[in-house]
Amino acid sequence: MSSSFVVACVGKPSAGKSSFLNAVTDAAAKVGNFPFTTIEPNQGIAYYPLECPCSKHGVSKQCKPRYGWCKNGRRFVPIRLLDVAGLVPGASEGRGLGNRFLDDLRQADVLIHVVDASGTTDDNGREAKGYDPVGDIQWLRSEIEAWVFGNIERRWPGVVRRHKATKSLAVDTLHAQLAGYGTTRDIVQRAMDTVVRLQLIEARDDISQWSTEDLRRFVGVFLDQRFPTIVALNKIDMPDADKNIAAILKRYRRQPNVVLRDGVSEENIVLTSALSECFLRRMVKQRFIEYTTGDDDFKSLDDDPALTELRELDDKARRRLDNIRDLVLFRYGSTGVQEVIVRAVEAVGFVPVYPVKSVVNFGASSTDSSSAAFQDCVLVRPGTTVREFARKMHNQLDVNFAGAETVGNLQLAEDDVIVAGKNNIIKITTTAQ
Ligand SMILES: Nc1nc2c(ncn2[C@@H]2O[C@H](COP(=O)(O)OP(=O)(O)O)[C@@H](O)[C@H]2O)c(=O)[nH]1
Ligand SMILES: [Mg+2]
Repeated sequence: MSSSFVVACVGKPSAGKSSFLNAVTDAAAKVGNFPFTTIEPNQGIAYYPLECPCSKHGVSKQCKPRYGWCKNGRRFVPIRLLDVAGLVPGASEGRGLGNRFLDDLRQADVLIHVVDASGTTDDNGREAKGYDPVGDIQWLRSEIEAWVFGNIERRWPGVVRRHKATKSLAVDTLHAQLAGYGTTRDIVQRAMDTVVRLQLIEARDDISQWSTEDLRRFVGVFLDQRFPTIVALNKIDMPDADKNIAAILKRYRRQPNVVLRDGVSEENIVLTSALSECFLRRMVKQRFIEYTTGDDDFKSLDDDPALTELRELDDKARRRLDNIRDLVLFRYGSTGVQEVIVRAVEAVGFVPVYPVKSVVNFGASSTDSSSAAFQDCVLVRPGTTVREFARKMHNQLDVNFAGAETVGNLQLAEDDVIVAGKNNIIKITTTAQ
């Protein structure tokens, strides 16, 4: 059983993807401290922080996550990150790593688009001056759109013919066409609902009447649902970044009742300095500073001579740390990298679910109350029901499903939707016990 949540980091060369991955993945984590069977070279594990139910239920001492960790009721749940390198303009026509890049995207639940906000790299990742990073956001979206739209447009006349012959529902026909992009029917349904709500297509769900432009519009709305995108506006420590940031935030200000521009909205833009975070982490590891990812400051011996476990800084490190403090932490409140992970999980609305053997001691055993509590936390898509969760956990739990209950021995119906804080601590009973 594992959380299959996948976040893909994309962006032009030199935007800072690898630095971002280094900044959020925990190299010091114990090998195997994640529920994924294989980790490819271009993957990393990041941790999504959430409030663990152990403190509310008074079992913090017994809380022993099998993967990730829990400290003072703050739990860190592993998620998988992909470094999708090699995207250059023209990828949808096969330039650069083209189709391989796009194939990687199929696995992703969310995209993190790392954008160089400093304007010092051009669209091919070469050094430049005064490059406008707004172009990067538009370009990435148009590559993905060209890829999906191109594929579906080619088949469209045949699709419409079959659709008419079989009298299928529009959503089912579209789902069949889009399933190859790792798409659930639910996502297609949401896209269709949006089309109808915002009156984007006159023929609505009568797809046999759709023009090419209608189809293109639908693909756009579909992509917004299928690939929620967090923009990490990176390199905020550099000189021209602030004016570029202001322009981008203005351009993507949220407008009610219109489709997203380039699939991006202001609330999904996070300012980051991946390089600063990498440096701060290194300083922590070498015991020069005290700092926790997400914090708005660090402490060195200079700040507090009582921190005798820390080592004395040299001038070079001191200058660099001063810079990070002035240009990043004081100005923007953090290096931003942790916030990107949080927004990525929240963009899909993932629900944490805690499968337990006992809803009294929350342990892995119903009889031994000294056993570890809340060992597992699985992130599931919004709308997941109790029975779907059982199936996701283990085939046998589904086959032998006899019932489920939550805290207070409340019985759950199998089609109850799982909601955080309400019924997401679940004991499943089977007939074969
Ligand atoms: N100033 C600054 N430089 C950065 C930042 N993030 C990455 N870089 C630098 O940008 C260059 C490209 O970074 P890299 O992570 O290799 O980019 P990738 O090609 O997208 O994987 C490297 O020289 C990094 O040190 C940042 O936040 N600030
Ligand atoms: Mg790289």
